Amino acid sequence: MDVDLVPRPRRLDVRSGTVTWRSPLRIAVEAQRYSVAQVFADDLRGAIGWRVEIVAFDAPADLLLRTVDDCGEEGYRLTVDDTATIDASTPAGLSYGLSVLRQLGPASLFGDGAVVETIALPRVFIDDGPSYSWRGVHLDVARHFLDVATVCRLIDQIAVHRLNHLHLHLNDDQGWRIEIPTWPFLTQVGAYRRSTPIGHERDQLDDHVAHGGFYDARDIATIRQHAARRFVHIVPEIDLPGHAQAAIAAYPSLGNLDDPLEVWTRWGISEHVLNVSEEALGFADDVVRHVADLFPGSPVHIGGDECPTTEWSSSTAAAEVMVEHGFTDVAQLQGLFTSRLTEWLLAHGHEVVAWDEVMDAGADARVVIAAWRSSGMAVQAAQSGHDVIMAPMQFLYFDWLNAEGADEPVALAPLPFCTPWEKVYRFSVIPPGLDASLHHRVRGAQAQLWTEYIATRDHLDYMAFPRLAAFSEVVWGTKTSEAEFRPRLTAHLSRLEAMGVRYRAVDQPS
Ligand code: TNX
Repeated sequence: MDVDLVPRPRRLDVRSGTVTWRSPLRIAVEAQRYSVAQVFADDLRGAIGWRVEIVAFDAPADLLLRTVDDCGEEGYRLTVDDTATIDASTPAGLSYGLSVLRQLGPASLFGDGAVVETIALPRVFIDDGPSYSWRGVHLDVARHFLDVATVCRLIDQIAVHRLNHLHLHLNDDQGWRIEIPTWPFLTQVGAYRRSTPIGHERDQLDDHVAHGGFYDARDIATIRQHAARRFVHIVPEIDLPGHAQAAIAAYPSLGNLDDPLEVWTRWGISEHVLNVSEEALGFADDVVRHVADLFPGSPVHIGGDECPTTEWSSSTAAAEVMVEHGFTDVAQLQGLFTSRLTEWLLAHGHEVVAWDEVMDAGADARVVIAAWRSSGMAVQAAQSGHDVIMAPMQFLYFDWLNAEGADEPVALAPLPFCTPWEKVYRFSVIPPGLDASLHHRVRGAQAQLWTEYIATRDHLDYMAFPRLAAFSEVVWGTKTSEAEFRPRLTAHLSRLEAMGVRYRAVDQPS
C-alpha cells in the first residue's frame, strides 16, 4: 500500500498488511485530551458519516490516544496495528498524529459526505515532529476582504499541512478590516473603497464597484476559536506608519496634508503615511492595544514595511519632532512608532513581530523580524540579535505567478518573477550565509498571500496550492528531492480535491 504523506514525517516505517476500520469507531482517550479527539470525530462524521464513540481510557478501542513526556511541543508517535496508538506530550502533538492518521486513510476522509463502509489503513510506525516552531501563512484581508468562512477554511487547510500560524494583515491603504470601537470611522469609512483596479495596476483601469468589509469582535472570536481547535495561532497585524491611507481617510488629522483623502483605489505604495504628532502616536498605541486585547497572549505584528518619508521630509511639524529627538535622518521618525508599540506589547505579554524595514530606524532586539525583502535581511537581523521569520518574496510570495505560461491569471509581479512549486521546494529555511552559531535565531518561515490580485476563494486556492503543500514540507523540515516529492504531491492532490481546493495543476516534467 502506498503511503504518501505531506508533509513527510521524520521517520516512517511501513510494515506489511493493513488494519480495517468500520463505523462506529471507538477512540480511547484521557479526559484532558477529550476535545482533541472530538475534533477528529467531527471530521470523520462530516467526511464519511461515521459514528465515533469516545470511550474511557481503559476501554477496548480501535484507537488509543496517550500522553507521554518525550514527544516535545509538537511531536507524536503513531503506530497502526490491531489497535492504533498515538503518543504525544501535548494536545498539538496529538492533533498532528490524528491529522497524519487521516492521511493514511482514503482521500474521502478529507471530503464531505462520501459513503465509505470500511477503511483499510496500512500498518505503520511513525515518529515525527517539526524542525521549526513558526510554520506560517500570511493572508492579506485588506486589499480584498475575505469573510470569516473563507478564513476558517484556510485555517483547516493550514492544519492539514501541519502549519501552525496564520498572520492576518488587517489594514492597508485600500481598507481597514477590524473594528476598533473607540475609533468607529476606521471601519465606517476606512473599511470601504469606491473602486478597485481591473486587470493589472499598470493598465490603470477601474471597476467603479464599491468593495469592503470588516471583522467585529465576534468575528475575531469565531476565527480564534476555530483556529484554536486546530492548533493554529492567529497573529494579527496592524500595519503602521505606512500603508495607512485607509486610516487617514477615516481620521484626516492623522495624516500630513490639509486635504482629505479617500480609501485608496490603486495598488502600490501610497505616499500618505501617518504624521508623527502625539495624536498619531497615541492612535497607534490605542489601536494596537485594542487588537492585542482581542488576541490574549498572541504575538502581534506591527507592520513597519514600505513607509515613504516624502511627506515627513516636507513637514515642519515632523522637522520639529526630529529636533526634539536629535534625529539626523527623517527615516528615524518611524522608530518612534516601533519603540512605543514594542515596549507596551512586551510589557503586556505579547511577542512583537515586524517587517524587516523596522531595523532601518533601529528596533529592540526582542522584536522578531519577518524578513521579506531577501534572505539577506534575515542574516542581518540574526546578526543584530533578532529572532527571524523567513518570508523572502523571491520564494514565499504566493501572489507571484505559479508558472510562466501566458494563460496564468494576472499576478502582481510580471515575468521573469515566477515561483513554481518546485522553486518553493528548493527554498532553504536557514538563509544562505548564516553562521551556524546563529541558526537558532531562525524560528521558521511563512508563505505570503497578498491579495491585490486575489479577489475570490477559488483564486486564493489557485495561488496557495500546490505551493503551500511544498512549503509545508520545507518548513516541517523533512524535504527530500523534487523527484521524490513529486509523486507524493500528486497523490496528495486527491486530498485537496476532496477538500474542494481549486489548486493549480502540477505540470509533468518535460
Ligand atoms: C510588498 S511585503 C508589500 C505588500 C504588497 C506585496 C506584494 C510587504 C511587507 N509589503 O504591501 O502587497 O509586496 O507582493
